[in-house]
Amino acid sequence: MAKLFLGLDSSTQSLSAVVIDYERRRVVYDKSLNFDQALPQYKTQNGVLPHRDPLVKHSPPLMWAAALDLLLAAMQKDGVALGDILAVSGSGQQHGSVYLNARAAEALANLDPGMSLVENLKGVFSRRTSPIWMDSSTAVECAEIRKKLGGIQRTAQQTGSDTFERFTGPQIRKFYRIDPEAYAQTEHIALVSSFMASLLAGQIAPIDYGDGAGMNLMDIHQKVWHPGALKATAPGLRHRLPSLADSSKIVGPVSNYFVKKHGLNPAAQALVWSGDNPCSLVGLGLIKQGRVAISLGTSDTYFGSMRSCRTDDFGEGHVFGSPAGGYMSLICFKNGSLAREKIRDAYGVKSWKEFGELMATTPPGNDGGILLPWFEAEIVPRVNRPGIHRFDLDEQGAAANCRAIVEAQMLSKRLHAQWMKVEPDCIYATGGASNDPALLRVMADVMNCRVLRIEISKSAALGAALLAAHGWLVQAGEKPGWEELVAGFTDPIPGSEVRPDPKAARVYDRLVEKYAACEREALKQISA
Ligand code: XUL
Repeated sequence: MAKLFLGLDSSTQSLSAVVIDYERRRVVYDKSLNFDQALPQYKTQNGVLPHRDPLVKHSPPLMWAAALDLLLAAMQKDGVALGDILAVSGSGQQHGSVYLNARAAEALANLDPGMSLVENLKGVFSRRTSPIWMDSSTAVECAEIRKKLGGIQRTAQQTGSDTFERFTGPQIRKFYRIDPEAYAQTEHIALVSSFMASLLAGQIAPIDYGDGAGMNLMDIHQKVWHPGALKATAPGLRHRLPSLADSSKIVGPVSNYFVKKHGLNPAAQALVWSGDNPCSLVGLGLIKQGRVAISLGTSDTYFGSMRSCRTDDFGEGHVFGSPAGGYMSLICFKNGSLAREKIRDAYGVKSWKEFGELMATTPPGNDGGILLPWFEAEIVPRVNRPGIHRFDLDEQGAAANCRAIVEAQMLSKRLHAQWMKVEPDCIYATGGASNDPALLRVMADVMNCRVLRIEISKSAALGAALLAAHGWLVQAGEKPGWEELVAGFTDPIPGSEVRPDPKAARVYDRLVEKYAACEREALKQISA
């Protein structure tokens, strides 16, 4: 019988499924369900509830549960052999939190297949909506927690990151502050990942070390809840949090609800879920230190494996637990694709092809012209007041401005990844914009490193399916190595390698210093 494993990815805008046939090294099924389109009754825009305060970004947790029912029903309809799936794991958008009351555990243990998940979950939430990673309304709470933990460097050293607005701890503190009664009614606080795992397992599921590190609540070295961080966040927090666990841990067999309703095998195992970035690390095969990924999406991320835990003293980057053991580092830049689009549109450039052609008419290094594209408040470097800054760059020139934004984004990645002290030996480019040769050329030259394209559209769901396989194999007494586990699933596109041009790389070696000086100058202007 084929060894089938299911990986789910509950992301900001959609729920996706990937089924792998482990022995044949193939993805045999994948599907996505867009929340806005499939579940319009929840009235989300791109998966998020509209709010008058642009800093507040919440989503309805019931929508995520409804999506699980819908997706599994669609899989049945598509003829997926759900009864042959041996284990299920998943990935969740990081940092988002779900608040459950005293009725939740019992409701989860007794999910009735005669009703929908949504009906089963009536009355189990102590907070109707969930703050998600896009929320930046907790600056006050971040400052308070950071102060109690001893400042930026100490906070990062203890929890893996400085306090960030989107991180769960500051979000919990805000909830406790604005609605102490509802906080008092809260018996369990889950992450998006552990909430979804709890549904599948029919019991409150643990949080894994990857997603747990995105909360400002976990001791990054010991991988246990950090007593000082809990105390600095909210009273009585410890008993509201589940246990922490390795991402290969089996929570238990899948709930009878999914057996009866969707035809899952009663012996199928439900695993602990992780965050989307830790899952993508596995789904892209970034198992060894030195292999990093740059994902060019709504926001750009730079991440890779880290052998031992090294935190960022400046508090810009994050360290999470890696599902493959050890650690991973991640930097999240908010001004990614949307910023590139803004420049493209501002200069009336019709396509990315034309954008690339314009870039090619200007020299690497742009004759020293620099543009800082902070259209939105930026995470790295931390910029609270959005704005565009130009240095030795004429606003009029379309070609120079197109080159400038791409160079700035890559120089920023090079500069702000220095704390990791990991020289990449190859970079995997992924995400929507990674099929643009002009961008990959600048990436290879600025990073002075070869770049390979990897076209896995659902790297988080694939990573989750591989984690399900890992957990199941370990339980079956096998000891699969990680390289062996991902082999055949995560190969770069043949012939996609872009090698750095030594002459251009020398230009960027000098320009990165100027770029850093321009950033310092712009930040000074902003805070003046
Ligand atoms: C990572 C982060 C985002 C979310 C989006 O820190 O905030 O990448 O995980 O899914």
